[in-house]
Amino acid sequence: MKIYFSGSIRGGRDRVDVYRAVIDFLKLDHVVLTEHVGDVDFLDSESGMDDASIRDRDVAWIREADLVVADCSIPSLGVGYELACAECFDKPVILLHDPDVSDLSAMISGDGYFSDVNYYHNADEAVAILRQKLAAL
Ligand code: 6IA
Repeated sequence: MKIYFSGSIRGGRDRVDVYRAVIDFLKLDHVVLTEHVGDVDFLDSESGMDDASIRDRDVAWIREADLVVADCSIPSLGVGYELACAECFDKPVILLHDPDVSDLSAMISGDGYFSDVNYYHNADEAVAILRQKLAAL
């Protein structure tokens, strides 16, 4: 599958280690379109793209994806926008959320499309959840 992994960038990078672990796991059997989200040096690197190009490319990748996996622990406008796109495009979505980091927005928990919310507390738990979910697909 082509998987779009969504996680906070300008919203804050405190969970990048979890993103990295999840992406490394997903890459074992799938193509991850957004590997850069788990790059610890990403904010310091020069992406060379303007914001409009980033937005257009990311929306095109969501259209192309077979599955969207999003970590909503750190509130991020970009992650919320991408989830709305995933719903518009009818893409299956698996959500990861650490309740110790934030309360999930009612715009996500109150949207029946996002019924698959999985609570975790560390990278190992997040990976174990995804291993089980993907095996059941
Ligand atoms: O609002 P946020 O920045 O936290 O939004 C994060 C989400 O939007 C991620 O899931 C990404 O897929 C997408 N996104 C936001 N910014 C970028 C980006 N470069 N490149 C690719 N995807 C992005 C931003 C420039 C960077 C050097 C700081």
